[in-house]
Amino acid sequence: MIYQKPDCLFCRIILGEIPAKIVYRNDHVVAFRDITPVAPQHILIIPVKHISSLNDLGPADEMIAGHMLLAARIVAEIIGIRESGYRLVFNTGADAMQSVFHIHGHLIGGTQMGWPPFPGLPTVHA
Ligand code: DGP
Repeated sequence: MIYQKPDCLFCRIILGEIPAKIVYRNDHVVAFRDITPVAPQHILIIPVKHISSLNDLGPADEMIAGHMLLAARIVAEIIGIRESGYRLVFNTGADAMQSVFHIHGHLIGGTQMGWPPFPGLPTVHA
């Protein structure tokens, strides 16, 4: 079965066609350092199977979703931020400024982060 999309940047990293600083991989996921880090620690966690975004994650991908979460925990241990804390972010679509359409979790940490991300903006609840 073909899992990669030839013109996808992250599929090409999985295949080793584009170099990346890989910190962890198994049969289901690959984790590598983001090329433009926004925090002292910034790792991207992606599934080996090409899925464009969280919007495209289907019921059959339940195991993949679980593997991504487990990988986040393992990577946090590997890079030494398990105890200090970290954040896992899935930018999805235009408002979130998703720029690479192969689903990925940004694991960020290594510093104190603020919350909420946009303090002062009015919230909209139904
Ligand atoms: P997003 O905006 O959520 O789609 O995040 C895409 C991330 O991918 C962004 O933080 C930068 C990162 N990125 C883009 N191109 C490359 C690359 O060639 N190598 C690596 N390691 N990261 C990349």
